[in-house]
Formats: sequence, structure tokens, C-alpha cells
Amino acid sequence: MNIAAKNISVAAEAAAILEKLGVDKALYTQGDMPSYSPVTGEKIGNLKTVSAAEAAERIEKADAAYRAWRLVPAPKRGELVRLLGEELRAAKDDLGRLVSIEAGKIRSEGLGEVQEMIDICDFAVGLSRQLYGLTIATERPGHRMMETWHPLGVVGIISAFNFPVAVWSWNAALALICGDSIVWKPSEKTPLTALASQAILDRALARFGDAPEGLSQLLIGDRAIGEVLVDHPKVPLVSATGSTRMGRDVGPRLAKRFARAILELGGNNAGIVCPSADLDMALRAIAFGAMGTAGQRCTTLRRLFVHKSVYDQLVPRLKKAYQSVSVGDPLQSSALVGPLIDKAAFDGMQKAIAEAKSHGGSVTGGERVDVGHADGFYVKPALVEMSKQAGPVFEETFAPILYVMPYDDFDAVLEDHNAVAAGLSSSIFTRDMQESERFLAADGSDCGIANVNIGTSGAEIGGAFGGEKETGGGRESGSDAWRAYMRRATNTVNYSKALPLAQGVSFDI
Ligand code: UN1
Repeated sequence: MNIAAKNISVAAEAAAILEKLGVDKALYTQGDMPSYSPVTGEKIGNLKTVSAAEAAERIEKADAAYRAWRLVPAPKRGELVRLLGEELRAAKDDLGRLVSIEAGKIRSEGLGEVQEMIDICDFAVGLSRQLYGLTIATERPGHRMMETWHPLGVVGIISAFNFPVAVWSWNAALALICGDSIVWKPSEKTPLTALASQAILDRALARFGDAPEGLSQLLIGDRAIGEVLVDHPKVPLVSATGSTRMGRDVGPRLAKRFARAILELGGNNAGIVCPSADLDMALRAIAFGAMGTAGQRCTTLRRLFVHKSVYDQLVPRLKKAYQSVSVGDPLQSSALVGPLIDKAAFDGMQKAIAEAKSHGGSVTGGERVDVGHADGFYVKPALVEMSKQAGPVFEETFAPILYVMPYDDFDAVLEDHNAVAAGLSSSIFTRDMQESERFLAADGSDCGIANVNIGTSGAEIGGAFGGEKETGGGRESGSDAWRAYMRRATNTVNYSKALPLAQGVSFDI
């Protein structure tokens, strides 16, 4: 098959999936915002965008929908999310393939992303019967104190290209059971999967029957449209996933109007391989964490500290894995590493590698790979041996570069581990309980996610997801992340005939 024929098939395939999922063709063929597949570099859509005025109108509609939705009992709201989970199960293969076409993920990871959506729906359905508030002992006789969790309002969702639909679903599923409406500004790099997800939710809404109109809105557009969402007074919470640079802009804007922010920004995640580590296990975990998704997860393993006593056993094997890993078209091959999202990502990777070399780094891989698509940016993942952290090691480069460094002192390596600006994910490989517990302790890893004997990426939805420092501090997905999507009211009820004041204050008139 020649390249042109392959190119036609990617665009045609995307169109066929969108049609099957019931997306209005005009939305992705008759607009002026082009979208491309990183698989071939081919244009796969011309998206209709919304104007700032239209975006504001949609937010108003979502606000009106919220006002009705908040009165629907939470378990009934859960029924909508249950139906969404069913529709996602039915659409898993198609949506997963569209994720591969649009974000360049290998098939298994495209499907895994949709599975993550299904999982959060299941979680949210259960949660819809568990939005518990506390009953609290009061100091006054004949009183009762409790807290009630109420819906919050319109939840703005800003998502990134690398998890184009799962991160939306984390927010959407929780927001919907919490009684909120949702307005989604997806990445400009992945608008088609957003249209598809909205269509899938529309099916669930149709089956549900009487949900208020406008409960879920989609804003296709550029940064200016994201700003409308961030600045709109009727959006009390914005959950934004993307670069730290984006978060630096979004965070203060939200703070200025006292809106809530859930920020999930950059990661510069590290692993530590200790002397007692199971090296076979560590090797597999490191390979997936560093090379999986072509290094384009916010949880990707980017720094690896290996104890000197096992360095020469592990690192040569790791280098071999880097040399032999299959890089290729995620749709037409069984490759483990697909393309980078675009040329800018490729240029950023080359720049970081050059900088690492200038700091004494020794590089395996990193070169462009020709898979037969002239406009696709495929690379061999890069393993860069450094004597210590320097230059680009301190930055997140959104590409498959793993910096590997030796260590010999545990306290010192913990310090190096925490010496970067981001604080998302981390892992330690050890069979020594003192080391693993120390890593998880208050003076251990400073990240939102700290793992033992598994890699940094591929978190399950059941835990709270997010990180500290320049990662932004937000938590999404499982555990009690739902609380951020609701407002808490503390209620004190006096069922006595007296009016005792708290703190023993007397005020007799
Ligand atoms: C992201 O890269 O923004 O833990 C999210 C993981 C996935 C989610 C990543 N479950 O790698």
C-alpha cells in the first residue's frame, strides 16, 4: 500500500467512525479549524468553531440546565452516568480507534483510555448513592449539627491531547452525579474524539429521557474560547489539564474571581531502583512508564535513579530494550510506540537531547524513524545516561526521553528525586521495607502519587489523581475527589426551647 492510499484511509476511517457514532458531519467538515492525525500527518477534519459570544451563550444554557439538574436526586443522576457507561461499552472499539487516529496511541492504549472512561462511570454510579456528609457532635444541648453536600454549578473542563477523552470523563462523570452541568473545551489537537464523546453522552441523555437540555456543552475553538470559560462568572469550577504554563495563566484568573480550580499540570516523574529490586520487574515497569504512549503521558517516567550496585546489571538491558522496541504506525502494526503528536513535539525532543549532550549526557536512540508516513513524527525513544541531574533533566519534555543516573546514598537520592518543580508521580523499586516505607513517608517522595514496585504511569481511577508543586495541587477521579465538584453546607439545627450560644457567650436582651 502506498503512502497516499494509507493517508486516505485514516481520514476516511475517522469519518466513518464519527458517522457511526451519530456526529453531525457538518461539525467536522464545514468549519475552518483543521485537525490532523499524528499517525500520517494527514488532515482529518475541518472543525466548526464557536465564537466567544456563542461560548458565553452555551455557558448560560449549561447554567440553566444545572438549576434543574441539581434538584434531581443523586441516585437518579447516577442512572444517566450508568447509561453513559453502557454507551461507552458499546462504542469502545470505535472510540478507542478514533483515539488512536487522533492522538496516535497504539490500539491497546486507545482501548485502555476508553476502559478508563467506563471505569470512572462505574465508580460514579456507586458514588451517586454515597455523597455522604457528616453528623457532628455539637456543644449545645438540643442541637444537631451536620453537613450537606450540594451541587455546585457549571463545571468547566479543559483537557489535553494526550488523554483526549478519559480526563474529560473523570470530570464529566463526577460532575454529573454531583448535580453539576459541564462545559468542555478540548485540546485543539483532538477535537474529533471530543465530538464523538459528546455524541455518546447524547445517546445516554436520549435514553435517560428527561434530563434538562444543555446539560453538557462542547466548545470547539482556540485558547480565546478557553478564556471565556475561565473568566465566566457562572462557572464556579474549572478543571484544567495541560502544561504548567497554561496553569500559570488559568490559576490566577480563577483566583481573581474566587472560582475553584482543579489543576493537573506537568510532571517530571522519577523512579528509584534500589539494590534489592526485582530487576526483571523493574525493567518492564520502566519500559512501559518511559516509552509507553511515546512518552506523552503526564505520568510518564522521565528520570531514573539506579543504585550503583545494580547499574551495570539493569542499564545495559534497558538500553537493549530501547534499541529493539518497535516503533510504528499504531493502526497498521503491532508496534509498542506510536508517533509524537506533531513536529513541535519532535523539535522539542531534539532540543532537549542536544542540551543533555552538552551537559555530558550519553544518548541511546532519539532519532526519527521512517515508517512510511512522511508527515508523521515517529522517533526511537531516547535513553540518556547522565552523571547527575542537570539542564533539561529539570524540565518536562513531552516526548520519550528517559534520563538515567546512578546513586549510592538513599537520603541523597530522595533529595534529588524531589529537586524538580513538578510533583505528580513517583515510584521506587525495592524489596527492602525500610526503603519503601521511607519513600512513602512524610520525608519521602513529595508527589501526589508514590508507588512501590510499579511504574509511575497507568494509575487506576479509584485513587485520587493529581500532584503537588507546579503540577497544580488538584485531585481528580477517585477517592473523595468528588468533593471539589460540590459545595458543603454546615447545618446546625436547634430542636430545644432555649437558645444557648456557642463558646458560652451570653447576650440577653
Ligand atoms: C494524563 O496523562 O494526563 O495514570 C493522565 C495514567 C493515566 C492517566 C494519565 N491513568 O497514566
